Amino acid sequence: MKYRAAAPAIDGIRITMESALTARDRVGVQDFVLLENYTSEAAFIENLKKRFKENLIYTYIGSVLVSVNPYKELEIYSKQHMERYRGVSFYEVSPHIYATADNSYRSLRTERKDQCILISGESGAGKTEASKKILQYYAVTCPASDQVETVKDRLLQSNPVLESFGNAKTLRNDNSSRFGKYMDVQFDYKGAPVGGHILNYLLEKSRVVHQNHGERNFHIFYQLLEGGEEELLRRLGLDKNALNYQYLVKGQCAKVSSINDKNEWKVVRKALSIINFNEDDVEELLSIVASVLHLGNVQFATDEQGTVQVTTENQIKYLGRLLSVESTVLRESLIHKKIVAKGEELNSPLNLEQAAYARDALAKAIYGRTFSWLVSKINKSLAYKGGDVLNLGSASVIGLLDIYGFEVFQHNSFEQFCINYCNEKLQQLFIELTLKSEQDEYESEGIAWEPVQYFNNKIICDLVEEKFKGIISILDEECLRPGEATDMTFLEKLETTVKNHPHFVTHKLGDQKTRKSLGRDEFRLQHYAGEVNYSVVGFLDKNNDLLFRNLKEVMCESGNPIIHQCFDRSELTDKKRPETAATQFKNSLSKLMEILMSKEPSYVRCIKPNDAKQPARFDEVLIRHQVKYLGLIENVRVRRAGFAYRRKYDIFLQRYKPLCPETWPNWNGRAQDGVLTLVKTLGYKPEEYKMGRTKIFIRFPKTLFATEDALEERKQSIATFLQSRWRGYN
Ligand code: AOV
Ligand code: MG
Repeated sequence: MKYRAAAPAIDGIRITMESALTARDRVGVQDFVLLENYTSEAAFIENLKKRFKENLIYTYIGSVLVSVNPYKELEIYSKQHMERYRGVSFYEVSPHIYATADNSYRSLRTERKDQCILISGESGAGKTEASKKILQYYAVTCPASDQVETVKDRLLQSNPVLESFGNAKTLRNDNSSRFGKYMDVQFDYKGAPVGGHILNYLLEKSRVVHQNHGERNFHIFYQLLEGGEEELLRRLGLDKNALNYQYLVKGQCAKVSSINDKNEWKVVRKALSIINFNEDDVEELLSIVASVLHLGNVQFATDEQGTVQVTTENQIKYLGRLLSVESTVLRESLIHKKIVAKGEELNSPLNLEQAAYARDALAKAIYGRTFSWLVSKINKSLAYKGGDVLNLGSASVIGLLDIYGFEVFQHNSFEQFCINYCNEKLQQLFIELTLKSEQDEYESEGIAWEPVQYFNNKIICDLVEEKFKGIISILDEECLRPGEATDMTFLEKLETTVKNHPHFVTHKLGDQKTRKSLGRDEFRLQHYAGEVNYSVVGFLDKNNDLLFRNLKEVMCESGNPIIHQCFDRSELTDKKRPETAATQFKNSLSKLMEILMSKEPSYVRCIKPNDAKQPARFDEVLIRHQVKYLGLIENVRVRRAGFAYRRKYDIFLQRYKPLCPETWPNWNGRAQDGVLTLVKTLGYKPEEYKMGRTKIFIRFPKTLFATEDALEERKQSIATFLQSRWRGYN
């Protein structure tokens, strides 16, 4: 590790003071903390803009990285670039996602504390790209052995597979993540990546059966049709034309200029084999993908007796084959509902609408469960296979969080509600861990401090998740009243329960202006990132997430090994009511927050420069809005008023004690007194540091760098001394 005391370099170029000034005029400062007018939003935006124009998309706020999506390929991700960031301190080179990655890695190695990197920002801001860059950085720069090479490959190759099945084109982003992802990268004692584990969060299943105008289904469907070999498609009973599939035509945009499905298909096929899928696995997986398309084409009509029948026998035949189930049983299950009354089983016929509903529910269930299966299969291939070398549980993990970003559409439903709630939680964590904890620490350490005001979004999190009176609770309550409750009774209940909440309004509760902009079936949440109108239509169904029993039974009998694993017979006998979708999501998020809280966080705050997905467009209104809601100005203020570095007295003393004759080799008093003696010897000026109750606080990075330099020199002189002694013996 090397630290060097120097005037902060401006984007990698070490320059003299005069040219530094002109360069700064042109490219701005690389850390917002260095802005002269650091409380001004205009100065913040101006700095961001200057840098964006020069293709400098990264800027720091202390250790937080702000990143603006360039919407074009930049030549800053080569191996040479990666090398430049290895083991180098933040201030020496220009801001980069690699510096963030490297910093976490070094903390993991030197401080032995688990790390996590939290990437946030709205849909299309560049989160997924950032997480991939971090992973690539570790794959290239971390030490490796033969076995580790395969792990690195698998870590990287898990991405195209998960994106193929879990990402889709939306109006906001052509490669939008439709699931949340948290990935642990595990390192051994040598610092080599040796394994990984992925947790996935709530996939947007409804996309399987419906897409809004201008959007697509998940990438895999188009990739398979475009890229799949003729023989394969023949086996799956598919033809190449996406327009022939009901589940692919809803958004009316099967082809997208920015997406090359054919190439992606090759990438995915190769990735599948690297993550340990053999030919059978692939065939079984693709059979499921194909069966979803066939299901979408299953149609119904009423016969002369008024009974609903399946009219597309061909589809049923393929489904039987691909899912390895009895076609006749499947056909009957699609048009009947099994009711158990007084110990007797009755098969009651479905009407047209119910049959279509059952079909779509089956497609969603199959796809959603297969996605989870995919994640667990990937986890098996990523699992560390060594044994004693790695003591998992001790400090050895860097977690990467890449979720779906905040999103607002013309029409927002249950899915947006969940996605935006997830973003509220992440913002809350940011507040807890940076703004709040920083200030709390000054207080508990007795350091004089001018508090910084910020908006705490806890009030919105509570509105959604509070027991008994939160929106999810009320939704669950309605789901417990089948036959009586409807989406509209849910809305009414919301109106009576949370009517006075400052972040909640409906058509009925609003003033005239609100009523104009809000449908009768909508409620509006004032999120930290802006207001969103949610239509309640479909909320109950999606939250219940029911699959009729007879369809479950058919799937349990499937001869397709993946489906068989996805549908367990125990589900049929289990009397307990399964958790609703929203409650499951809420609980999984709460577990995620615990995981993240137990690690040392780093932040990447992504900003979307325009809504047109275009390079070189800096939409100031849009950006100002994001800077505001991300709390970036407050972040600068807290940081600026604060101290760059803090350490417990004993740790600080242990590291730097060679620099003072009185503390070297041992200090026999209180660590705090030792540190005081030490910094006096080092010549720290009073404004450079403060002594807290348990820690020393150092205001400027340069003070610390100078101390690090002195330590390095001292070590070298000791080494030289020892060498000369050693030579003397020979
Ligand atoms: P997201 O993950 O934040 O949105 P992505 O990471 O998918 O957004 O970025 C969207 C698109 O922006 C990518 O497909 C790239 O075309 C482009 N892009 C992003 N970052 C970079 C970069 N560093 N260099 C070049 N192009 C970039 V969402 O998943 O929708 O919330 O749910
Ligand atoms: Mg994404």
